[in-house]
Amino acid sequence: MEATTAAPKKRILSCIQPSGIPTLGNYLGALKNWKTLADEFDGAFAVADLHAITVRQEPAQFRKQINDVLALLLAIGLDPDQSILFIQSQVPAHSQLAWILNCYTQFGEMSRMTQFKDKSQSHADNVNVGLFAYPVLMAADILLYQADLVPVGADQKQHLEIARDIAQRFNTLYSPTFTVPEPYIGKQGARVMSLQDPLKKMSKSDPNPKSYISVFDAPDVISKKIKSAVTDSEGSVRFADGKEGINNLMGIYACCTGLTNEQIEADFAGKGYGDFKAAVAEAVIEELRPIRERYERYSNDKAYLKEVAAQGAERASRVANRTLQKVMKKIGFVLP
Ligand code: AQP
Repeated sequence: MEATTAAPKKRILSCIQPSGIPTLGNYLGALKNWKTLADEFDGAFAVADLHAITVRQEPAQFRKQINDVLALLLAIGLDPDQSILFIQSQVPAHSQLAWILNCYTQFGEMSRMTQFKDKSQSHADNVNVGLFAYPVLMAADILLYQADLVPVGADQKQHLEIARDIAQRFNTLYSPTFTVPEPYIGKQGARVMSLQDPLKKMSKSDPNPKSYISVFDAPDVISKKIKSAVTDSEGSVRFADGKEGINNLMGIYACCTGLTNEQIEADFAGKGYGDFKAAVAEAVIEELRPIRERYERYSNDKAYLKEVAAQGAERASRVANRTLQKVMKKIGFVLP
């Protein structure tokens, strides 16, 4: 009988910035699916700290946030022996390849990035070159690992497109070097909006803490924030245009309970927003409870976190350096 070998799993890469405490939006929109991705694919998951300094960070707080996000990756069930879990800045190849790719990216194409336009408005006092070049660093993150797939939300689609363009350009100029990544459209994560301005997405760096629920918020804090969420004056729980606050709460509730909008509307027919908000708060508290409990265990074990980061950096560097060497050789650098 002929021996059959299983096809190697596709590689998937996903990153989260330690630019604050991750929110319910980060969790429902991305992190909640990462464990499933890790089981299905050859996963690499990074704490993208180099990306986070495009916005000014307070050093002690930043250090804590990096460790907290690593602890969170463990708390959501990622296994450092199964997937590569690493801190981006501990793998120097990211910065090195990003510089190289800067020289293969046109100013014009970067000027079209809508996230740069948005972020330069919200951080008008610090429109730095890093903020502009952010998508090139993201391209380096992806291409170093020869990732086949990258899970992307709507706001990151343009950036993945740039990574694909850069990869194709380099492959054509020299010879096939990079895997051209495809977007991973998996189980649709929810897009969670700000509780105070439901036209804006919920963001961990929002200056108003009432606008977001952090994954580590205590139950009473979660209840208070949901109670003060902006809604409308109609008073009926139904999904409709012009009811963005209620639509957002319905989306959150649906994600936590698995109910459809129709079921939610039926369950809350004739009831007011007070009852609905209490139910949403309860569902969110129960959704986040196990994550928070496991996070507390990991975040207190600094020695273990250090060990996980070191092991991850070593495994990540092995893959990343192989790609970087290949790139440098093709360009004509003299290698040591
Ligand atoms: N509100 C959201 N709803 C659904 N998904 C979201 N994501 C972020 N916000 C929401 C997804 O979370 C993953 C990690 O995001 P990130 O930290 O790398 O960057 P971000 O998208 O810029 O997240 P934030 O919270 O808005 O950070 P800041 O405030 O620093 O800019 C991504 O998959 C993202 O789509």
